[in-house]
Amino acid sequence: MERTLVLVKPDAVQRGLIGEVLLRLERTGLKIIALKMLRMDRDMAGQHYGIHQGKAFFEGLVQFITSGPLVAAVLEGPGAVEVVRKEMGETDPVKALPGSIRGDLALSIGRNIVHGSDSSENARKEISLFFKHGEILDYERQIDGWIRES
Ligand code: D4T
Repeated sequence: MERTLVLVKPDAVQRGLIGEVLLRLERTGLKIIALKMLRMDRDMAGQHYGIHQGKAFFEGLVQFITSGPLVAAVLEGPGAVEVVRKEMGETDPVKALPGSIRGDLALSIGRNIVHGSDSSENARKEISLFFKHGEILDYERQIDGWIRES
């Protein structure tokens, strides 16, 4: 089953939106199989956002993501990567559609509330940066048969 990494970013934590963001993602039917609060250091931020190194917004992005605690989660389910990306909306909240997390809750690309992996392959790398093997829980929910066919 597909997995994706979600970060409820420091702006959402400060604004009291942890529950709101997780609620919107969890109610899709995706299953939370790992969850923790942590503060990223510069080294970890550099690894997570390594692809953006050298870009104009990189330094600001690192400053922001390390500025306070965030919540990291692994969500699992059919199409988990795409479902979370759709729920998050466009990277720039001004362009994100109403009904999406960023469209409803944010205004600025540098304070856009939430991160979700952009591919299954990147999800695997990102999950291993945030979670040890034993922190990811494999469990069944009684309700799963009402959410997916198999
Ligand atoms: P994340 O990685 O946070 O889920 O965002 P996206 O996957 O939607 O978008 P991204 O990788 O292109 O950008 C990563 C992160 O950098 C911030 N950012 C981005 C920024 O502050 N200024 C910018 O011009 C861009 C393109 C927002 C998200």
